[in-house]
Amino acid sequence: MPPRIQTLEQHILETQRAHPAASGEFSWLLSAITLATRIISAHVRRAGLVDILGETGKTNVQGEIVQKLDLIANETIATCLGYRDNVGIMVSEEDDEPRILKEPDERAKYIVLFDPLDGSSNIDVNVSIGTIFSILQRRDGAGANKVMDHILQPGNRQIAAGYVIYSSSTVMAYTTGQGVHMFTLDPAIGAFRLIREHIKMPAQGKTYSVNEAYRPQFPKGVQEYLDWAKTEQAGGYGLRYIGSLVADFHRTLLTGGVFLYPPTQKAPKGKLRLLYEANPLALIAEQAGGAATDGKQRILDKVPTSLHERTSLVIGSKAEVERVHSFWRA
Ligand code: P6P
Repeated sequence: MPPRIQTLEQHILETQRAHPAASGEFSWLLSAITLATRIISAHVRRAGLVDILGETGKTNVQGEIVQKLDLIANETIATCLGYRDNVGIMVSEEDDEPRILKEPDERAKYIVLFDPLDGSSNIDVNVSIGTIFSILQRRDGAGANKVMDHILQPGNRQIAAGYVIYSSSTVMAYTTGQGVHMFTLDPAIGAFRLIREHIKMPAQGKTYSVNEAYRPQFPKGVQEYLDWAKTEQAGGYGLRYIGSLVADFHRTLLTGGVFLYPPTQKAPKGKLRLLYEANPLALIAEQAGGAATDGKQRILDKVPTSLHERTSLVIGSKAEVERVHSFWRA
């Protein structure tokens, strides 16, 4: 009997069958994202062979230098989502303003927020990079500033979230609130195949992931946590830091530990973006039994006030996040 192949599309449909309230529309929407990430993966795999490496000479709303693959990824996702008539608004890290495909209504009810290619500064040195996405539904009774009312919803209102890591293989993890499921892109058939269901993050893990070059700028409690982690009493913590959020989170999801990006003088509110980085990864972390905060409050409870709002992030095994808090809040 050949091994059962369960593609992502099949998994979404089966998941939705278990939840009759879910409409087939959602799988239609998610298939646009999986198509886009398969195209991006193909480009990433060819980076260096064709002229897609390097910088465009432009900077984005974040003030970051835009890499050519950033633009390719951004336009690929926007194009694929544009063919879905149930998407009203798109928000991208690369776009100054939201893209209004259709005024959100009963049909165009989804808002899709994404970082098309996170970690893009690593592209030219062949380090893992990733796409992160978050899906909201339009907010009934949106106020005067309808577009922003639909967008600026707390992360606990997400109906789905996921990421794709372009690494030794291309792997997607997603959740619709019924657990975290993981798929590997099989190049032979061009489809994401189920590799793990209902992933649970290890309850603790002796790995911390932080850019320690900024240690002097961190809050005192965070510095004390980092000092403690190096003591014999702590029991042998290791430091792993790839500098690509999706890669550092993917490792944390699978092997436990904690990733932290505290406030620094350069980024007093933290560097990472709330809407399309911290929120989706926080939903995945919590669905896998982990935790995600900004050092003080749960990421998913934060009410956004602007499109490209930044936040501090402490995310990983619940016990490890709580341990960071015990020093930070002391
Ligand atoms: P730093 C990549 O530029 C990114 O946005 C995340 O992917 C990553 O976690 C972080 O910045 C790395 O920041 O300041 O350590 O280089």
